[in-house]
Amino acid sequence: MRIVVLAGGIGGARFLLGVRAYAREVGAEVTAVVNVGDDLLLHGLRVCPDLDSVMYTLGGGADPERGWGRVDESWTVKAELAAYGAEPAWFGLGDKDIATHLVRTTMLNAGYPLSEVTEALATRWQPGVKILPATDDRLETHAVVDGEQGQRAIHFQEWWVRYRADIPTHRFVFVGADAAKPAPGVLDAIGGADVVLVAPSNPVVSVAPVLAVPGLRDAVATGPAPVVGVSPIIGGAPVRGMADRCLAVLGVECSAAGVGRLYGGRRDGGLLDGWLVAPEDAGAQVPGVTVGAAPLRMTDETATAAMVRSALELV
Ligand code: GDP
Ligand code: FO1
Ligand code: CA
Repeated sequence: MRIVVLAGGIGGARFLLGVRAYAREVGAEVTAVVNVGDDLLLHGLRVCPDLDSVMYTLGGGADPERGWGRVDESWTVKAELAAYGAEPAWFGLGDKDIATHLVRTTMLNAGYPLSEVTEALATRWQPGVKILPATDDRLETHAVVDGEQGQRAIHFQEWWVRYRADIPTHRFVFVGADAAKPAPGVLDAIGGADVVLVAPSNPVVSVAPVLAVPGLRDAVATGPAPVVGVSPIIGGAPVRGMADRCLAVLGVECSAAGVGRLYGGRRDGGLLDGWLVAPEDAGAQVPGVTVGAAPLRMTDETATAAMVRSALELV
């Protein structure tokens, strides 16, 4: 059995722990197609937050509280940069994490595509899952916000970290998406999958930029594999993060049903065959989609693997 998972950072990474546990039980192969819209160039280094959250989490090196970066991290470089007054002061890289960005940037500068660099980094972490960036090309999420002279676009990280998603926002733009190509292996994985799972990731700024890569949404929506999504919203609120603010920008209700309808049923040109919601959202209806309910709190690998089983039972 071959399972493809569309994933962002923390929610995607924790879900993948459960997918991997399930896959080990049944002897399945897992490919994660991961968002790169959060990526940024900082102090000359290429930082890939969602790819790193997935790689560190599956490799046992993630910080469990923060959900991003390395466990037992130190912040000497951050403090030294601050002493120089280096900008941006609102975004900090940990010392251990910086090693990842150094290796990645060196390889990228030498001409290797991000997908090959990701594979090389993963040889250390042995994630047990094939981790693919959605694209090797530049695709950056920007938020269009109110500026002093009309609207301006700021990088997703500035919107998310500096402004905590709490400024008047008109829309999101996936800069570069039009010209991006799916990374090598992405379309083959989707075309050869027995099931595609949409992780309980942020639908607006994690899953949407993955689907914005030309050809990728079509491959999932018109491909042979059934598609099942898992709701990141429980009882009308995100489990963590600011998906509520992201959904508000789109005018979409922050609910399991709202996100399910945003993805839509395949019958109506959408994405989903199945949509798994939490027991408290059991009444949710998404036209053309089989909705199921199961506990959706990813408290540990066993609970998350049970979630994956419930998702697969929908199709
Ligand atoms: P990010 O890229 O690091 O922001 O992470 P993702 O986009 O992959 O995931 C963020 C989403 O994960 C948030 O909207 C959360 O609501 C969701 N999430 C986090 N923990 C859980 C959980 O235990 N269960 C469910 N269903 N969703 C979760
Ligand atoms: N999030 C923060 O809130 N503050 C930070 O300084 C910060 C640094 C950072 C460095 C590397 C990395 O991989 C992630 C980092 N994050 C930080 C998390 C990141 O901004 C977001 O949570 C994700 O991009 C949203 O998916
Ligand atoms: Ca993300």
